[in-house]
This record gives sequence, structure tokens and C-alpha cells, in this order.
Amino acid sequence: MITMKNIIREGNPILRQRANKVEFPLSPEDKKLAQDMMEFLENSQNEEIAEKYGLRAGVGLAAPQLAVSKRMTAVLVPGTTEEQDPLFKHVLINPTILSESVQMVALGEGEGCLSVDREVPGYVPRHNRIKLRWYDLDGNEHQARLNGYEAIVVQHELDHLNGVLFYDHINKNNPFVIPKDMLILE
Ligand code: LHY
Ligand code: NI
Repeated sequence: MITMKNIIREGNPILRQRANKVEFPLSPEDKKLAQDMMEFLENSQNEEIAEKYGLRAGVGLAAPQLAVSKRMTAVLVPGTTEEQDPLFKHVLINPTILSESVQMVALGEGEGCLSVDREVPGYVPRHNRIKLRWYDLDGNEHQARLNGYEAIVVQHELDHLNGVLFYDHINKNNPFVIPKDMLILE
């Protein structure tokens, strides 16, 4: 299973590379990696398992964070209550943003990253709505419109496929400046 030991941290040049497209059909190794990434997110959101293995809770994980420079990421945004189905649970292969809103949004708390062992304060401007296309493990194409928190998480993960880290987007002079019209999601 994937634990924090498998996740590379800032300073590792792999996190700054543009990741490579994944070829279909997926190799057995790629399939295993995709399944392990989603399992990590499930484990990290399970209090007992997370505690036992020292996992930081996560809603997204990208292959480059495991030192695999491929365009693959797992996203698991839980439902509002424990009984509810997840709001978004998919392994995204070769994901592309087809369109994005002019409207921007940022999390009021800022963002963190499983590859960044420190808090970096500031707003991270994201598009409030995106239209996303991706492929699943079997090579089937999917599309979805996401907004708010799910859109933010997916943009954070897609950034990892392009060598971008969340703090690259924070205003250096004034981390909490609110660009005109940007929504703050509390
Ligand atoms: N995971 C972060 C996590 O806490 C993703 C994140 C965090 C997205 C905050 C948006 C806001 O699950 C990762 O760092 N994955 O790359
Ligand atoms: Ni991250």
C-alpha cells in the first residue's frame, strides 16, 4: 500500500516536470498504480487506518507525487455526511480542461499539498467552473462539469501533471489580495 514514505516532497525535480501521456491499453503496472492511488485516498480518509499508518488525509493524489511522471491522478471528494456517496471519485487518465469559467474562486483556508510539509498561507485563485474530459482505466472517455470545491481539487491535481505547485499561484507581495470578483469558498 502507498504510505507517506512513497510520496516525494518539494525539492524533488520530478514534481517540476511535465508528466507524459498514458498509452492505452494500460500496462498492468499502470493499472496497479491507479488502484493504489485511489486506495491511498480511501485509507487516508479512514480515521483508524490513517492513524495506524500515519497518513495525512487527502482528497487528491497525482502520479508524479509517487515519482511516476505520467498524466494520471486519483480524486476522492467525500460526501457531506458519512452515509452519503462521494461527490467525486475517479481516477483521471490524460485529463484535459475543455473550458473554464472567467469567474475565479479560492479556498478561504488556502491550500495544502501532500508533497509540501509546511503551510504556505494565501489565496490560490482557481476557475470556479470547469468542463473536464478524462479517460478511465479501460480507456473509456468521460466528461463532467465541476464547480467550487471539486473544481479546485481537480485543478490542484492537474497542476501536478504540469509541474506546477499550488503556491506558484499565490500573490508574492500580498498573499491575501482578492483579485476583482474572486469568490472565497469557506
Ligand atoms: N492533496 C491535497 C489534499 O489535501 C489536495 C488539495 C488540498 C486540493 C487543498 C485542494 C486544496 O488532498 C494533494 O496535495 N494532492 O496533490
Ligand atoms: Ni498536491
